[in-house]
Amino acid sequence: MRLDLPLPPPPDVLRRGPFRAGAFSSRLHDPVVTAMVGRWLGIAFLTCFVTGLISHLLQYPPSWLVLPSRPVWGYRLSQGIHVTTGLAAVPLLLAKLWTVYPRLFAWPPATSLLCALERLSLLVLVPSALLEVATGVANVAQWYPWPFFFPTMHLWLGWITVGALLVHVATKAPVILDALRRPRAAEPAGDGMSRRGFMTAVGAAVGVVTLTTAGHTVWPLRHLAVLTPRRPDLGPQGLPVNRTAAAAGVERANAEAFRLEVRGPKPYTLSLAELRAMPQHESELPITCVEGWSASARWGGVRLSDLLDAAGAPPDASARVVSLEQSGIYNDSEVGADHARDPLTLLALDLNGEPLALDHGFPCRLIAPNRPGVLQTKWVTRLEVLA
Ligand SMILES: Nc1nc2c(c(=O)[nH]1)N[C@H]1C(S)=C(S)[C@@H](COP(=O)(O)O)O[C@H]1N2
Ligand SMILES: [Mo]
Repeated sequence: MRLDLPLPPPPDVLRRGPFRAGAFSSRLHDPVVTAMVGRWLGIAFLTCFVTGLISHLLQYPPSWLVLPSRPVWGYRLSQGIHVTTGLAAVPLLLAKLWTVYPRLFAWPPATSLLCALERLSLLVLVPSALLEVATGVANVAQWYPWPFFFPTMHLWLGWITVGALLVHVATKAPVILDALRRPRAAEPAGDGMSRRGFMTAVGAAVGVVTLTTAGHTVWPLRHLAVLTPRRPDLGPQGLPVNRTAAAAGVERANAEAFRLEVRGPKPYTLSLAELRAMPQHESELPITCVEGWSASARWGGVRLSDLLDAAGAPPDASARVVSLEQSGIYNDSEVGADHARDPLTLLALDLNGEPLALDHGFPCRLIAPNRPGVLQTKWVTRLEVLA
């Protein structure tokens, strides 16, 4: 079957309403404008996709992957880029769809089978791109109005969107290349906003979104972060809280009765006083929440490496920390050997010079470099050496 076989034209009586010739008069519904916005949207989507994959790999590391604990700010940078480009994609996506929506009413709807297939592929691309961006925005707002596990859904939508995007760009390549090569002077005559005016408006929208959201992770912009639910400087001890002790069902542990249980070749338990009597170290490390905010803080406590040595752990052993929190998906986490042996990785007792607030994980919590916030387990009560 030939895909470029022409299809018979539909009867002309159906050509009404938006299907009429000249139903859309703006000169901005033009392939050149679409290609100009599309280029920026493509860059935003691909950057967002790659940093999204990094985030996924760090949160759910496959067994074959050795995750490095450095650079300290690695995950902070990649997740900051992920959320920032994702939010910048909102105005770009809306602008892009606006420039092309009259194509929905093109007449005849399809001239060949190939053309029909290309148009059908948009039934995947447009909804998945909109959903991907919308679920990301909802996640930043910690709003989960769907029955799926967010990371899994967001990842699969990402693959579907990028797959459909590649098909779209491939089928549209001749139009895109032609539009981008056409001299800028060839702007169609007509009333209304010019191409330059439209691109400036889109750029301004991207700028406003970025400036009012990036502050949740870019410290100097924190006062401008009016469109995000979190500011990195607000919270107990100058640090935001992602899940409070009350929400996690954790009560303030009795400091006298608290014990850290260490399981390994040489198991032992430590009271809080004994933990404090061990060599104390300081680390300046960020918490980077997958939901977009990140903030650096000064942590004090015991090196995980020291605790593992005392338990007779081999140097290449990984470990698990288990929280006092009874349920929830973040009540334990695995620490790979690289992170476990990093001298900056602490079982922290102090935050910014004070004993940890309950909401930050009192009596002790894990803090490690280059690691997603979801794995910085709070209210730790057990450390296990893994074989
Ligand atoms: N036990 C436990 N630890 C946890 C969580 C949790 O829900 N339960 N949330 C994690 C998440 S998602 C983040 S971003 C960090 C935030 O730490 P903070 O609340 O001290 O800023 O804690 C992590 N540690
Ligand atoms: Mo988080």
